[in-house]
Amino acid sequence: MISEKTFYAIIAAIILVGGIGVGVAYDKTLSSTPQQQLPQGPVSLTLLISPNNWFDNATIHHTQPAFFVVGPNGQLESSAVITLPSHRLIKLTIIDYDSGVTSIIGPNGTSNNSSYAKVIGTVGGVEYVYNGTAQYINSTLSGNASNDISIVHGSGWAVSSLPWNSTFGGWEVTHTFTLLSNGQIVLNVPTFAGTNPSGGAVTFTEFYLNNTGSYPWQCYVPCGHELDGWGGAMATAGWMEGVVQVTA
Ligand SMILES: [Cu+2]
Repeated sequence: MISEKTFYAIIAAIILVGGIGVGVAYDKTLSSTPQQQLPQGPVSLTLLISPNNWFDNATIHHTQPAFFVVGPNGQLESSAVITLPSHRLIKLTIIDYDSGVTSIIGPNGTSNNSSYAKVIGTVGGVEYVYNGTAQYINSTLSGNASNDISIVHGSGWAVSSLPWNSTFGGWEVTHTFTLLSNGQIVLNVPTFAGTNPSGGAVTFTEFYLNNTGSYPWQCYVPCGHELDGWGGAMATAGWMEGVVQVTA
């Protein structure tokens, strides 16, 4: 006959094993979410910067630059809220029709902070710039009028930062796509101003977002109107700032 002591010991063991069982099952549930996402491939995000959009409010009437999201059928969509998945390779292409160097870069209207001319948070710490200038002859698109232009990623101008141009007295950066987390830069992708008088450059880079949540994005070239360049577009969602929602 089982003694009372042994009986309670067996009960305790059952509860303990049961408890561990629940724990294991719970762990499996938790870990199955990223496992399910592993077979999923990279996602693409294409942004377009258009330099002269009519900005009209009570105090500012001006043409200003804006970021747009290029939708799946080529349509332009608002960049106010950009939704991206976590734990997936994100292939970002920025088509920038704007041009011109900037002597001011950084978090206020008088700063000259080289951090924002650097490529931060991308795969390999680089971006690839495609721009049809003689200065950067290797960073061109290939193609002609009778066949499709193909961009060979990796054969562009791979850079980890954009340079200061002493002739023009400014950083060769027209805008930045910068993602912040608790005020820290987690991603900084500067777009190339170059020396092409007609402007325009295509920037390609890859990155991962490892945390879910809502993160502000902002351009750090004061390209807006008033407030030392920090008014208008720079302070308006869907123009030079917005939010990136990172989903599970
Ligand atoms: Cu800007």
